[in-house]
Amino acid sequence: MYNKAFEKESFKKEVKDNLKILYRKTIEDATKQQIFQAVSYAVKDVIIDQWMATQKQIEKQDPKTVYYLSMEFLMGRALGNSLINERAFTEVKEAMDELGFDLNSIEDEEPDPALGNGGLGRLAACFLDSLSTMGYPAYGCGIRYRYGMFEQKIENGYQLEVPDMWLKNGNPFEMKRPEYATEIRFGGTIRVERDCQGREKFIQENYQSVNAIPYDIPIVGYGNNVVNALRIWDAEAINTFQLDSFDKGDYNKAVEQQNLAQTIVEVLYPNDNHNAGKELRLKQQYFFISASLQRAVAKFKEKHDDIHRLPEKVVFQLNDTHPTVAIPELMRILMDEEGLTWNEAWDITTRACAYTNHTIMSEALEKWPIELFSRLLPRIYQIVEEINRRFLIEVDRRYPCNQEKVKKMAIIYDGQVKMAHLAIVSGFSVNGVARLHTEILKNQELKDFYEMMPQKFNNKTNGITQRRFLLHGNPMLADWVTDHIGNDWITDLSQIRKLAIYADDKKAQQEVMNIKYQNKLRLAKYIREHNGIEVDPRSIFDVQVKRLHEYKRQLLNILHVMHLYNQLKEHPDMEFYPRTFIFGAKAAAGYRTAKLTIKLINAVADVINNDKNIGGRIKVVFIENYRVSNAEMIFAASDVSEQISTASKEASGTGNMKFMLNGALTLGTMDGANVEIVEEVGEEHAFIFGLSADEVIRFENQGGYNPMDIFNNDQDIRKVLMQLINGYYSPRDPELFRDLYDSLLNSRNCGRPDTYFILKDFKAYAEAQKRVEWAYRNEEGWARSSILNIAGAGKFSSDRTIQEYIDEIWHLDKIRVEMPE
Ligand code: 26V
Repeated sequence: MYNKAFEKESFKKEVKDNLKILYRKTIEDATKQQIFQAVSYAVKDVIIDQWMATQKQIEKQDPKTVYYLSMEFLMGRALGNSLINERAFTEVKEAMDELGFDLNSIEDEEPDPALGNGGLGRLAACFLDSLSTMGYPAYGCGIRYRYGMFEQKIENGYQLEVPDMWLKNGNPFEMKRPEYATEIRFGGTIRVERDCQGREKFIQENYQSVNAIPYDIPIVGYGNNVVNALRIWDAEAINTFQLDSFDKGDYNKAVEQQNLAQTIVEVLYPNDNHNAGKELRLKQQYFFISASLQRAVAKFKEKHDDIHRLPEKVVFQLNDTHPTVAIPELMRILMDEEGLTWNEAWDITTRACAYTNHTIMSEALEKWPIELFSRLLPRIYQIVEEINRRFLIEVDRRYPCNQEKVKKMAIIYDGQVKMAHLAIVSGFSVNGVARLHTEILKNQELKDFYEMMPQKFNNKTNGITQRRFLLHGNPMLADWVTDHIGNDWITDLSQIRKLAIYADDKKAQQEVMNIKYQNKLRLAKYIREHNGIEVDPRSIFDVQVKRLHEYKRQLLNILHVMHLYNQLKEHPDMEFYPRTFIFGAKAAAGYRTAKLTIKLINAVADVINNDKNIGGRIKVVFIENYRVSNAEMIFAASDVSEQISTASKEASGTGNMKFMLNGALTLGTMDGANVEIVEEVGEEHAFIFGLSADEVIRFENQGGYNPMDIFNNDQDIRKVLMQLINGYYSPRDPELFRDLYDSLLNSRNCGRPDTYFILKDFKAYAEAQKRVEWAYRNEEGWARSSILNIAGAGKFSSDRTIQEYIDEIWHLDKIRVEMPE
């Protein structure tokens, strides 16, 4: 495996040349950041040739292309991943060694492009990797936020948000494409004119507008010369200041347009699963959607005369409801700009758009007040009204005079525009992201829609790219896998099943455990350097890394840690296997309970880590600023994967798959993709506990349960809960954690207490944790389960997921790209 384009000597020369051209520096006096830039430009040089070849092939073949529309792409660093996919990582590492630099520390110079919150954004990034690797033409379309996901600092145990200036040194991998700039219009009024044939024309007047400018970032396929683009849009003012203009109106307008351009792409909303209904967010949505669609239609027209055939060449995938304005925007383009009738435009739109649902959390549902929506997007609103009017006629035909159905299904109701309803009614496909999640959509959340249009509903269980999360993130294990089964797994993860025959092989077991140990040493070093905490690499690394949310139940985890600590204090001589509990999580900036949970984790860590009397048998670590780059290292070093969401709430989860692929065992509820993980690996190689989704839903329909019964009857739980309000972990402010206590026992804001069934599941969780401890004592047994987890991860490649999208939704044509010798 060797890529000629990265021949060592010429690569080294190019790095040196780049340093000269970019910085007037020699290799001796360049900074590490400058080396990173010089290396990146050398890599980009190779990528560009393949990119051009890919374009040429697409030009020639005219294949069907998917536009993956997403407000978020959590790409992670590009340099290492590009080298992996170019099959040049080892080669370049050696070249850099010869130049006197460690490639890993050069990689650390790259900021993590964090244009996403969590699962949904990272899934989009994995999908792009798979699309290129499998040779399918695709654009990722999104926003070039000037500030991505905030950088998290922990101060005195509290989360502080620091702006993420990911572009401050420039981004060597992006290419500005000013030739594709397009104008985007907001607000104003709509005037209707009739043309000579009596057809209505809709003219937007007195609007504000901005220019959308695309930047393309290459997405390199693995070893196949295919390069697709992530196209992210920046905003610029249309007319920059006319200094000679003394006209006051013009001046104000110019300033307004300047401001609009600046604010629109300023920052990623750091909410995950919570819709705050902010006007600027709707502006962001329309901005990148209108730009992406205008460009997609223009590109189609370069090759085709008949716009009716658009769905034969183009499909738009809506990543959750955030891009749903694509539907009325496509209608607008087709009718107002291409002159089609409603029926023609509707036929095209409904064959070109498909929708993925990523959550059933009701707080996440996007609804916009009519006032806001119609003011900002007057023409788009007219179109949505007409879609709604026609849909309600359908509903009435199917369920005559049924106001209940109208109430539950209308797109516009009660003063609000409901984006999920718009997406379902107007798209040809609705998919969930794991089998259980799709079933819940069909039978509960979207039941009425499923009954009316069952053919649209389908499941696409999520996946992850093994190229980033094993090949790049865990090179030792990757090599070990290749030594045993060859390297086909890199592009066909189903091959990894072949490892199962080594599950009982003593030598293999030792090797896998040793690799895990080396990776734990690497993480222990990181923790020493970042947290100043010594952790024992021989202890069980029990890890929960994901966004902080009540439904994900980090609180359950830390309450259990408090309980374990109580037991150790009460019975200092009890049998106890040393444990390191590792957390990593960002909380949305305005999410109080989530932020308080972070403070609690850190407060508990402070007390336990500094207690000399427990002999370091429990350590608690909160990893600051959890993100894609440190995630790769964390998965590689984990023994236990905490997937403990309230059943029914986690649509899929994808971290669970990354842990599994790296040989960790799942401790989890029967939620999301955990169900399918257990199905693949066997229940005896995971630790499953707690209420099922059906049980949770049943309790919810009964109005909840009474946690006081548990509090009164269980002294272990009572002790832990009292420690939340007696200052045990916050002596200077005993009331500090009162809100967490109340959330479990008292109804707040008319809600139910313990909405997420933490106390209800506590005993089962503690018991499952005991099983973990006993299983870990049996080193052979654990190694066997670990190997079987790796071997069972084949289904969870995003390559498999993408193949299903292609076969059942997108129907894309494959391309082959040959490079001249
Ligand atoms: C939702 C919202 C709601 C409106 C305001 C801002 C905002 C930002 C992000 C989101 C996304 C929430 C949905 C989400 O991330 N779902 C996650 O998707 C993963 C990929 O399918 C899946 O594995 C996780 O289980 C699911 O929580």
